Amino acid sequence: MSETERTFVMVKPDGVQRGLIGDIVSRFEDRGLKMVGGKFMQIDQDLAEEHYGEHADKPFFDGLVDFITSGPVFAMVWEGQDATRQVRTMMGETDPAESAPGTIRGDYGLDLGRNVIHGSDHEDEGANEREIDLFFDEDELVDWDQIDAPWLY
Ligand code: RTP
Ligand code: MG
Repeated sequence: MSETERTFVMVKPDGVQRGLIGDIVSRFEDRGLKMVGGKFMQIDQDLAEEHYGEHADKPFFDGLVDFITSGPVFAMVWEGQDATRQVRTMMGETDPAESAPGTIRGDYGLDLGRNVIHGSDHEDEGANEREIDLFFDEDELVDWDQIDAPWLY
């Protein structure tokens, strides 16, 4: 059985503008993942350049930074077994046109730029921890367990 881990996820500016935060959060809750951090925020230039640093020499880098700083995002940390990979599977492919219906990008993505959601890369070892540290202070993450209560059914 794979390990419980945390992963970084973000509803991008297009997803926020289109009112998709609730749907996206629901999908991860329904899947059985647990939210341990979340904040609605505006990314500044420095944070954007650091977050997407791996793409600094790509032709689309400036456009990507402009887009991710163009409006508020909803940054989250989700916990669960193999969470990084689970989230990436639920997201679909980078290009919405190649994403299967039922995935987040397959259902909502408009184009390669406006693809609604970011998730840590499961093929990049440690990317999840690095991105969590970049966006969240330790005290912004909450350790919690589902309780066993008579009103929970
Ligand atoms: P993300 O990091 O945003 O979750 O997306 P990803 O892992 O699926 O894709 P990645 O390769 O990390 O690329 C980051 C974002 O850059 C834009 N992109 N444009 N050829 C292009 O014009 C191109 N390639 C990538 C996409 O918006 C992608 O989400
Ligand atoms: Mg990526």
